[in-house]
Amino acid sequence: MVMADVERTLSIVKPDAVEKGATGAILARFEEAGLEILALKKIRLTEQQARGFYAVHKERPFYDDLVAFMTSGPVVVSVLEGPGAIARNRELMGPTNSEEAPAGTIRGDFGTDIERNAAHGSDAPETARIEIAYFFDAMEIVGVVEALPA
Ligand code: FUP
Repeated sequence: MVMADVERTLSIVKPDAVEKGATGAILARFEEAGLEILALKKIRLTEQQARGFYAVHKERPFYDDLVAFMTSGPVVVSVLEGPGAIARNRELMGPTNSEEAPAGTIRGDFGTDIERNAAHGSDAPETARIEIAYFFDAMEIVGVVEALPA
């Protein structure tokens, strides 16, 4: 069997899930699935930070509502690492729309609808790299500095 490459991905526990006290339950699912938490912080996004993060959606009709939601309360951002971490995290989250997400998925269990959907996870290696760097300096991520040549 070919093992999946070890990857890093960015996770956000969104304001709805933080507000309902589900942060710990969501982080436990990552660890139970074999994803290691390399970095973790709770922050309140500014409007500019939320607009920048979702800039790819800036022409979409839901953009302003999404920015308002993402700045409505604190979020918990983390860097997760493990084999196939990007796809694994997206499996754990379930489909974007919480109304269509099965029970047992993060969005199914803790989200409400397509906007209030409890969690974000990077969708590809290049977006993961950009999103991790959006929130974390290299020195805040376990393993980055250790991997540098002596
Ligand atoms: P995902 O990769 O599953 O996070 O989904 P998308 O990149 O398609 O969408 C990013 C975020 O935009 C979603 F998490 C929620 C929000 N969104 C809406 O609010 N309304 C929509 O119709 C589609 C997406």
